Amino acid sequence: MNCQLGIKILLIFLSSTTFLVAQEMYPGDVNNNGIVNGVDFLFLTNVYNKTGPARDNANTTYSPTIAPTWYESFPNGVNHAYADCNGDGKINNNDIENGVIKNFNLQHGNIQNDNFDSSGIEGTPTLLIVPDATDSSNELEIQIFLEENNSGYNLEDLYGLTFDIVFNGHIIATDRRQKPAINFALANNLWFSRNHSTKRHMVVTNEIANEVITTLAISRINKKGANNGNGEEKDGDECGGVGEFTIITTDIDNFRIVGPLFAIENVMLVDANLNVIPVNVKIESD
Ligand SMILES: [Ca+2]
Ligand SMILES: [Ca+2]
Repeated sequence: MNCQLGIKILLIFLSSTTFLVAQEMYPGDVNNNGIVNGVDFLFLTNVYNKTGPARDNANTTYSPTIAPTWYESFPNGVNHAYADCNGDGKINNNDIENGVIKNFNLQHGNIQNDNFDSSGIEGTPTLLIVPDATDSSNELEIQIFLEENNSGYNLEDLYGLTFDIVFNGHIIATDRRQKPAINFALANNLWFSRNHSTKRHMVVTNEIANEVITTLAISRINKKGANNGNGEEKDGDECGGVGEFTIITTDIDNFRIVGPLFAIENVMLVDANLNVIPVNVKIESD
């Protein structure tokens, strides 16, 4: 082989390698389906603490960004580099705050549907929603639980959860700009470990037309279920806490509300391998 040909072959190899190791991403759209939402949080927390090559000139502006390919990919084939929203080579809380939360709801290209699944019936895990507006006419409490229901799913093996509460916008107090009208507290009896270092959660609220939409996403980050020795078994307890929303409302009793106060939408429950587990959503009425 003459020297010039050898250099040409090397150049072709290098350029094709460069082509293969770069990919276009939008910071925050971790599953690369065209929209930033709670599912991106579930993908991100699935690979929390992983590291890989950082991006050049990294930032979290929602625009096409070239990222180097990381060693591994998610089950849907999207590379783990997409979870490094701020491009610093580490997947952690900065990516949740400055990628998913900052760019929430932003879109690009044609949106591919997320596999939301609330088609569960009796015999699948239940997402139990318990509203209580009786204590005060200016406050609505909504407690959230997960139940096993003899479904064969150990609550400890349920890894992450996201759903939207779509409020009738008329019930949210109008002084919310002074003080947040929608507050959330994690349950003390979480369905998995109580150790803060093994979980993350995110609450994002947006106003769209006459609706106020709050997305809750909560996940473990340790990739372990009860059988891996890092969970806390809850003997005989089939009900696991998620948390409680407290909403400062208009005077519900004296305000003519047409239709329900809220609806639950875009529900996704996943295991540690991002398999979607069908959920049965139950709203307990007073
Ligand atoms: Ca997405
Ligand atoms: Ca990062």
